[in-house]
Amino acid sequence: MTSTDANTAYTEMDAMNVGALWRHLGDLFPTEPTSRAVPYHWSYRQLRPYMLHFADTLSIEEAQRRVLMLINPGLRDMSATVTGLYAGIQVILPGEQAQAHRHSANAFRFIIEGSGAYTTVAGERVHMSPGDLLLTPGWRWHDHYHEGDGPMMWLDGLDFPLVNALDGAFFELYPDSAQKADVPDDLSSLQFIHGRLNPSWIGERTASSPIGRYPWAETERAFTAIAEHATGSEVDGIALEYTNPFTGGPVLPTMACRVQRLVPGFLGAARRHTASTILHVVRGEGTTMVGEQAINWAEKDVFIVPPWATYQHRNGSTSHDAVLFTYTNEPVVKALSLYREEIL
Ligand code: GTQ
Repeated sequence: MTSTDANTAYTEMDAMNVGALWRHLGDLFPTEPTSRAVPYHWSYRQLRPYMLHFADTLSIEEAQRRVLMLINPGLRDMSATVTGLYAGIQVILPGEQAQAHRHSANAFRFIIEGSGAYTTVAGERVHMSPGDLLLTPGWRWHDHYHEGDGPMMWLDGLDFPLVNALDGAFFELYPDSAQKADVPDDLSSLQFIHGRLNPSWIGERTASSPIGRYPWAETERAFTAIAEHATGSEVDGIALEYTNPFTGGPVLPTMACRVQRLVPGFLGAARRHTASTILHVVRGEGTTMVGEQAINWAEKDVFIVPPWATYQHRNGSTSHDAVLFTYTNEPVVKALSLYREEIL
């Protein structure tokens, strides 16, 4: 210590990588969450030409994955879409194959357009149609193929911003470009989609759902069977959660996936909570107030709600349903006892 002057002491301590807590209490212990993520919206109509441009000009071999990342302006340094979560839009053309790899991050795909593609996940071919949800739990090999016509596009959801923040990331390329399929196609969804009648001989009760694919036809069936006469939640309308048949809980340890129907003219109650949310418009159009910002969404768009931001959904049509697919890091936030919510 060279003098008794406080500023000199702060400078010297800083050089020693020592800080004075009393100068930072307010920012380190905010009275409520102050997310760097800002409310944001990506228009599919605007993104699609860029997807097609790179589909034409960039080979799948060069790209490994041909994906446009949806990056929150407040989280550019971590390529996150909202706190802890990522969204990208992937395109693959007929005849292409995206090389097999695996990573610690959990992933899923929600299919937007096209037909004739499949992904091989840990030796099982899982086919894709619009509206299907496909899971790739962490550290499973996965490679994508397109044997149909026209471009195939889907939404990728991953938890890599959380995994990277925890320094938990590993990545590996498969020794060959493709996995061999070693079980019947779509076996896991054929076995487990019934939910109440699980194959009893499969003993290992994984924290991730064993279902490779939740087909859109099942979602429609659930809406018809469960929700036709339900009013649902005052905030989210008729919101159904995709579940792990072993636990009844979220499909992945870090991400819960849901699909919600907002009836014609629906105006939800306003709510805020400490989980992060990414939303994708399956069909319809409407407006979600996120804090002070009005997000006007249309079919296939993606938008986000930051933690602790107040949001309120409105279906913009008085004659048609709107359907939103959503995912959230709520399982993580709840596991850490950090979940709070307020209905306003
Ligand atoms: O398809 O495996 O959007 O590994 C980001 C990382 C997609 C994928 C992404 C990935 C993938």
